[in-house]
Amino acid sequence: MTPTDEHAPADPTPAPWRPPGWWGAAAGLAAVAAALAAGELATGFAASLRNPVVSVGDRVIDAAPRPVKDVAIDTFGTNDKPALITGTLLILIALAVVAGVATVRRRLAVGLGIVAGFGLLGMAAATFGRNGTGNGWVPSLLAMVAAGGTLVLFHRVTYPPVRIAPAGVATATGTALAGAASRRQFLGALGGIGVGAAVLGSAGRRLSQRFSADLERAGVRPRTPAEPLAAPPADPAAGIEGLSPLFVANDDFYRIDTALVAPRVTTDGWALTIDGRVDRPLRLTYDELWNRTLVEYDVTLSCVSNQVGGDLVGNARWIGVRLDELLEEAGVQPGADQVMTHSVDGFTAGFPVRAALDGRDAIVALAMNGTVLPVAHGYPARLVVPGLYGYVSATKWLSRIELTRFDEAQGYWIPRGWAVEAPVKTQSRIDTPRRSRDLRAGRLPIAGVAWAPGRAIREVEVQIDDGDWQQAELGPELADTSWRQWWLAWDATPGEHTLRCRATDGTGTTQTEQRSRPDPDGATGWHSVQIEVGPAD
Ligand SMILES: Nc1nc2c(c(=O)[nH]1)N[C@H]1C(S)=C(S)[C@@H](COP(=O)(O)O)O[C@H]1N2
Ligand SMILES: [Mo]
Repeated sequence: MTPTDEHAPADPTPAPWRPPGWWGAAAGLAAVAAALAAGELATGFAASLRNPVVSVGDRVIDAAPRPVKDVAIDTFGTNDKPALITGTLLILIALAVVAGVATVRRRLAVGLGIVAGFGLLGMAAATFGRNGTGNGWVPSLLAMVAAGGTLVLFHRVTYPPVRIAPAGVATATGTALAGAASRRQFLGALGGIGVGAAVLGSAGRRLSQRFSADLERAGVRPRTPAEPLAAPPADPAAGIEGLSPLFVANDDFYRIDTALVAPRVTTDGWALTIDGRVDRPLRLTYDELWNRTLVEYDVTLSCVSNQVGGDLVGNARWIGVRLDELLEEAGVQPGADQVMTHSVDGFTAGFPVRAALDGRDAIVALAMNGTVLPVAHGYPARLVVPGLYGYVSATKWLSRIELTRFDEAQGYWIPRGWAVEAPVKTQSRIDTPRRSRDLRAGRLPIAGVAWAPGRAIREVEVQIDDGDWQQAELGPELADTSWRQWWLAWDATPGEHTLRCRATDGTGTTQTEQRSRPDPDGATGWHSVQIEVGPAD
């Protein structure tokens, strides 16, 4: 120290404050966390949206030359996908650390440039890749904004606006104070981003879970049975307004679930087990089911709760695997008298072994009306047993077929007051005319459907007011397990009318007039409708 030093003026520009070395890496990792969380959150809003990392990874798979793919598959085996995702993540993290370090060293533009580059890559991959969709860029854009915002935040925290000392000059003391304050703020920002990312990311994950089964299902190509059914005949419903179609569209098909929200089952890890009182328990994966001998049947499904004239009944064309074939392979033991079926959601339904083995077309169904079984109707697999009400047989989201005895196990609805055995009763319904329509005197066909699954419909009769029973014309017979449309030409006169219908099944039995409630084993009685016909216009 020399005397001159003592009197030298204070350096007007103090040494610039430098953030600790780890701040850059921390800022970069926080940016990755924010980006992943934002991307994951976005996937929760539409089934078609995917995490940007997955989109980029997929695009890399597509772009990789054959030899590279072979090496990857050789090295990682069937785990090449997780390996690829991990690789993409590692590159992402490395780049993010570079971006973070640049940001805390006053090179925010470099940091943002890296973020923008990766974001645009993700947007392109998710929009134009193999699984690209029109809105695929959304998660990447959100991720980019979140990562960019995080870097801007850390830049501000590291270099807060210059503090002005009370005297009006920036001093070394002032800058040091700013450094101390920003250290607290830096840690605060780090914690905030971390917690926010965890919360939003897991929210997105939970939201998107509801799509995973739909997404997977959309990728399944249904196989055609060896002997597919002939194309169905022209549908008479096309010419009769209000008449039910030959097949009820999947979206219109009635639904009965004990579950509040339909289970979303994905098939990895899923298998159908056949066990209990069998000699050779079976375990079949989804692919194994599709690769068995497939059959196709037209079967009407109905709910025991259906009121006379109600709409808890529908007809569909199902593809699946014959239940008797599966049971034969498993070897049902003589002691078993009940087939107890279990759903992944804990629902159970049991029916007699006899019904499974009497030659009827009971199947483990995989497809419905030409599409893979809809999630709402039991994807990946459900049972369809012609002639039995749904609550004892039609288990959706099927996971297990257990051979038991009636004296050792009961299905879900039995202790709740419903019958143990529940064959579907012969029923018929007037679809049109109904009171809800504005009816005018003149030609007014009376039409509806009738069903007696397994016994076929032989005849449907209609009574207008207190007149004679008249024979209705019958529509095409798809199968004896399928409902049948019917209609009768009528010249309606103005005034009040009562219309009734009754069906006779293939055994020659006409449905009883006796009205009974749905519980415990299905409603009976003739459907009747009262209508008011206005003057002709
Ligand atoms: N897992 C499960 N399967 C189920 C049910 C259920 O509540 N849970 N309901 C049953 C009943 S009562 C009927 S009538 C049919 C209805 O099938 P659908 O919803 O496909 O029309 O599914 C049966 N299978
Ligand atoms: Mo049902």
